[in-house]
Amino acid sequence: MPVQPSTLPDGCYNAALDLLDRNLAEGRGERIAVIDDAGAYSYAALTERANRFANALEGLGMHREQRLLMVMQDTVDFPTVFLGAIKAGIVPVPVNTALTVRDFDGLLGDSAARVVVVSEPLLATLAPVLEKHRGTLAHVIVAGSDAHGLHRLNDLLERAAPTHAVAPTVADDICFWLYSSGSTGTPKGAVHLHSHLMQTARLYAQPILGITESDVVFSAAKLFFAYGLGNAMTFPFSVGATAVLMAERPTPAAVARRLVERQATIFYGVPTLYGAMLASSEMPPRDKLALRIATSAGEALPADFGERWKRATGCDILDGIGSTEMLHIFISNRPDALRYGTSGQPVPGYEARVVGDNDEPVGVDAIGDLQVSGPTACIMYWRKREQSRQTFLGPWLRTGDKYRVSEDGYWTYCGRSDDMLKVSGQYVSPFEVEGALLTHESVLEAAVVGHDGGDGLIKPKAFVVLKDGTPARPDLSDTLKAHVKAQLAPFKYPRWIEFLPELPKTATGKIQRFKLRQ
Ligand code: 3UK
Repeated sequence: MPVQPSTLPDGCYNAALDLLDRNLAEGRGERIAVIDDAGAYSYAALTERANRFANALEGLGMHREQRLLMVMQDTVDFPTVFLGAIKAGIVPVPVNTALTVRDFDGLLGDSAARVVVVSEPLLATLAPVLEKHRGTLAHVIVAGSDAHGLHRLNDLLERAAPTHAVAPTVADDICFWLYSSGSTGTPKGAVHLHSHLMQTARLYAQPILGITESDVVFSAAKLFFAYGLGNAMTFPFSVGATAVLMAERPTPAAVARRLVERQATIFYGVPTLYGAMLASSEMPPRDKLALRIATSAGEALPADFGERWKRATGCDILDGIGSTEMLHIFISNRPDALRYGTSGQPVPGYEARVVGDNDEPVGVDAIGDLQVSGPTACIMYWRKREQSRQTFLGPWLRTGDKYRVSEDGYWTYCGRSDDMLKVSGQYVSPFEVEGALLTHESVLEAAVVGHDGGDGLIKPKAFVVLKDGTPARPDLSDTLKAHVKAQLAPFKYPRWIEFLPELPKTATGKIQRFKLRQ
């Protein structure tokens, strides 16, 4: 018997029912929800897998509101675990799979997760710190063929019952968290509610992308990012469309293959990838593609990339700004209102304003701080009261971005107001990179700034003062890059290193980063 859609009493709301069971109730159970590297899964099959996972978690003694850390690649197991946990009222916390063991240690501590689900290839990175957290961490589940003596996800699913009585959550219950990096290097857990997922689909994906059940979507941004989670799970599942998932790194070749083989109709990328694809020989010819729309977010899309992509594929790239705190895009270009080099206009349902130091709106064309208001804003940073107070101001949220609005209503990104860099769409704290450089025996001082390598995209650049007596070795620059890569997630390393006799400083000894940026 095919799995029946679960229901909840009036007044209750569970996001997973809206994304899974509703497709069954509306007759889309046999449509394909996910195609991953191993196979295809219908909405009925995925719903049953999520039900089984919810039952398995309850069988392991998990209770509502406990956290489940997800260190997972993009396969069908990701929505199975994420939505299965949500069905049980358990709070999934997906994290960046490129992080280091030190980062995972911090996240296990901050979240006090009771269960971790980890993809087998990532287990080795996580393993050294699991024991340390056994006061809070009760179970480790491995998604893959060999569980190395821990729980194996597929065994748990097999043994669990296929139907599940959904937790009677309400729209305002805590649903999931996503971590966002801060300039201090300690990530902040953005706490999101059950209502937020579908709201991003209703406000952005359905009206702006015009997503329907016949779309096949592919996101180069992974599901653990808020951008990827919306792109490849919430948006397609909100209408019964198909998501193509890929575990490997999004190289131009791997991306081009998915777009062509799966005949994707919506593609979601980040500027660095668009640049790499346009420069590569892997760019598929126009007649091999089925794309009708593409999106870009994470950092500003250089106008030139959009124009060249349009010439090459016939399809526009809609640049839009979103954030982990707002869950998805809140200012965006639209197919019928597009201006390359801008982020477009506020998405209806959101309000945005550009303010001066007094929190009063500035006029047309003046640069100020971007604030946004809307129904998908996270409720707080987990156990970070002071940072929450600084960021969430009643209905408004400080984004940390500088913006300017033109006379005719287009919004243009003008940089960050804090020190954070956006590198390939991901946050990098210059202080964290400086700290890593300073642990090298030859480094006396270091300052890291964002540098445009000529394509309009920012990457970290380091200025380093060496200790007296350091031998002038030609390979020192490569050694320092490797030294940073060994300590931090690889995307954070400085792409350029310049050696200086001293750093420019103010009279009080503060590094003058603006001088280094010039
Ligand atoms: C920057 C942009 C210029 C901006 C995200 C889409 O990037 C996302 O979330 P994060 O929390 O970073 C948020 C910050 O990234 N940014 C994002 N998009 C743009 N700057 N133009 C853009 N189009 O500084 C913003 O404050 O990592 C993107 C959907 C969901 C997301 N979480």
